[in-house]
Amino acid sequence: FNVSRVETTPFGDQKPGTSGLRKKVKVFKQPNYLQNFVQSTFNALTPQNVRGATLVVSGDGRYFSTDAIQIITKMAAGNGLRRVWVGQNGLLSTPAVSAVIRERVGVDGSKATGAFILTASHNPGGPNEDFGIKYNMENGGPAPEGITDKIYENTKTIKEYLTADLPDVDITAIGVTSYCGSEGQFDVEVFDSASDYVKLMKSIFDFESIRKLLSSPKFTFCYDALHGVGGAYAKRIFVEELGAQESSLLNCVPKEDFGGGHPDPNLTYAKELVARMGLGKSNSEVEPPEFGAASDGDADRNMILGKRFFVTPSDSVAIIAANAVEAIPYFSAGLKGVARSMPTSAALDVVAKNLNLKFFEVPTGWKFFGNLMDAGLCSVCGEESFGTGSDHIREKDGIWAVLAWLSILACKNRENLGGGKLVTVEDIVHNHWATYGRHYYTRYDYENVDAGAAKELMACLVKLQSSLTEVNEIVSGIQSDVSKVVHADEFEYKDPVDGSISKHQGIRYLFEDGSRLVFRLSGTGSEGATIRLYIEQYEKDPSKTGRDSQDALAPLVAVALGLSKMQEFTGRSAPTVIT
Ligand code: VG1
Ligand code: CO
Repeated sequence: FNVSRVETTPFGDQKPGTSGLRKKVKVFKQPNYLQNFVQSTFNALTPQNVRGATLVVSGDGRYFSTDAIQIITKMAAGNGLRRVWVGQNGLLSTPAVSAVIRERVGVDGSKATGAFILTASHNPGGPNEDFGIKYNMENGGPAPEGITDKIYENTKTIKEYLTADLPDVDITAIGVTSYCGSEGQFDVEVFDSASDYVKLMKSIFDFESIRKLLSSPKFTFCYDALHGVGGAYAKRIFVEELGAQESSLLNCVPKEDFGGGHPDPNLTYAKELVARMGLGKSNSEVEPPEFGAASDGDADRNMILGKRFFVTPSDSVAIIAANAVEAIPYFSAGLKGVARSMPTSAALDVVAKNLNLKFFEVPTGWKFFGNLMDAGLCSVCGEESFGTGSDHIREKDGIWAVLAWLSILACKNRENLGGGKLVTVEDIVHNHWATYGRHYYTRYDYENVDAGAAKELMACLVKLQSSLTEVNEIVSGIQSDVSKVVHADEFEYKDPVDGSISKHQGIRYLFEDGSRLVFRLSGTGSEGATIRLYIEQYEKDPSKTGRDSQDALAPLVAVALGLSKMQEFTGRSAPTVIT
C-alpha cells in the first residue's frame, strides 16, 4: 500500500469532554472531522506508541462505527502502526477494550498499547444522534488530562493527516489480513469480542457459586442491555457460563440505533426493565424477578434493581466494597483502598472508615481513578452516575457490577438455597443502612438547556459562595428546618500520585449536618448544556432510614432550586431526569 499526506484545516470544537469527543453524527461526518481528531491523537502520543505499535479499534456498534473503523485503520497504516485489532463486527464494550489492552496477546505474541473506543456511551445513536471517540492508554484507562489537552491543542493547528490506500477490511470474519507497505507489513486482526473479557471475569468471580444461585428456583434474574454492546457479552456470560434462561435477557441484540431508545440504564430510560421489576406504573400480575440489571450503550454503566426496589449507585459501590472480601475471590486478600467521584454520596466513606480502608475523592470521570489503581492505592471505586468498577481494568464495568451483586447474593444465600428464606437485594441494602446509616440521595438533570443560561447560573452560584451569611439568609428564607451551610467552594483535586491539579470540578455547598448540594455542568453532552444537581443527606438513626428518598430530600431540593434560581435561569419547572 501507499501512504499519502492529506491537507486539512482545523475545526474549533474538538475539545474532549468528561469521556472523549462526543458530537452529533452529522458533525463527525464532515469531511476530515474524524481524521483530524485521530491524527491529532497520534501526534499527541510518544513515537513508540505509534510507530510499530498495536492499536485496538472498536466500540458499542453505534451508527457510523463501521465507517470510522475503516478510516482509522487506514490512518493507522499511514502512521506506521504495525497492526490494528478489531472486535468482530467492530464490537467491544468499553470495559472489554480495557481488558483487551491489558490482557490480550495477539496470534503473533503482540500486545496493544492503546485503543480508540468508538462510543457516545449512554447517548442515543443513529444518523441524527450521537457518535463519539476516545483514546485509552497502555494501562487500559482513558487518556489523562495531560494527553487530552495535547490532543485538543493539536486539533487547533493541524495541517495534514496520513492515510494509506488500503482496501476496506472485512470486520465480520475472525482472522488476520496482512498488507505490505513500503515501510513494512501492516496487519488487521479481527477477534472474538467476548472471549478475553469472559476469561477475565472467570478469574475474578466464583462462577460456580453464581451458577448455583441462578439455577435455584427461588432466584429469578433479568438483564437488559438496552440494545447496547452489553448484549454481546450477556448471552455468553449469563446464559452459557452461568445457566440463566435465555428469556431473562432483554434487548440483548446490539443495534446501531439502540432500537430507537436512549441506552442509559436509569429509572427513566430503562422502561422495560423497570416495569418488569415491578417499579413502573403498570400493575402487572406477573411476580417480578428477584434481581434485575441494565447496562448502557458501551456497557460500562450498570443499574442494579431488586424486586420493586432500586439500589442507588452510591449505595451499590459502598455495599460492594463492604462485602467484596467475603464474596469475591479476587478480593480475598483484602482491599487496597476505595474511591468515589466527588458528587457520589458519602456512603462509601462510611464503609472505608469502618473497615479502616484508604479512601479517595476524585473529580467526575473514570480517568481520575486510573492513577490510584496503577499505584496500588485503590481496589473498588464508583460514581453516582451508575458507574462501578475495580482495579481488574481501568474503566467502569457494567457486567462486572452485575456479577459482583450476584456474588454477594450467592454468598448471603449459601445456606438458604435448599431451605430457608432468600436474602433479597432489598434485605442486603436495608442491612447495610442499619450498620452504616443511610445517605438519602437524588440527582436532578436538566438536559439540553441554553448553554449561556447554564453558565450564568453556575457563575451566580460561585459568586454567592463568597458570603456564607448571605447564603444562610437565603437558605433559611426558603426552608427553616434545614441545617446551616458551613462551607462552600469549587472542588479542586490534586492527584496524590502525579501531583497534577484539576480545578473547577463542581460547585459544593456543605451543611453542618453533613448534607451536601453539588452543581456541575455535564461534559458528555453534544447539544446545549446539561446541569446536574446532586442532593444528599445522611441519616444515622436506624429507625429513620426507611423513608421515601424524594420525601426525605424535599426540603433540601427546595433549597437547591431556590439558591440556584433554577427556573429563573433555565425556564424549566422540572428536571428532565430524576434519579
Ligand atoms: C457523566 C457522568 C460521569 C461519567 C461520565 C462518563 O459525565 O456524570 O460520572 O464518568 O458521564 O460515563 P458528565 O460530565 O456528563 O456528568 V459514560 O458511561 O458516558 O462513558
Ligand atoms: Co458508558
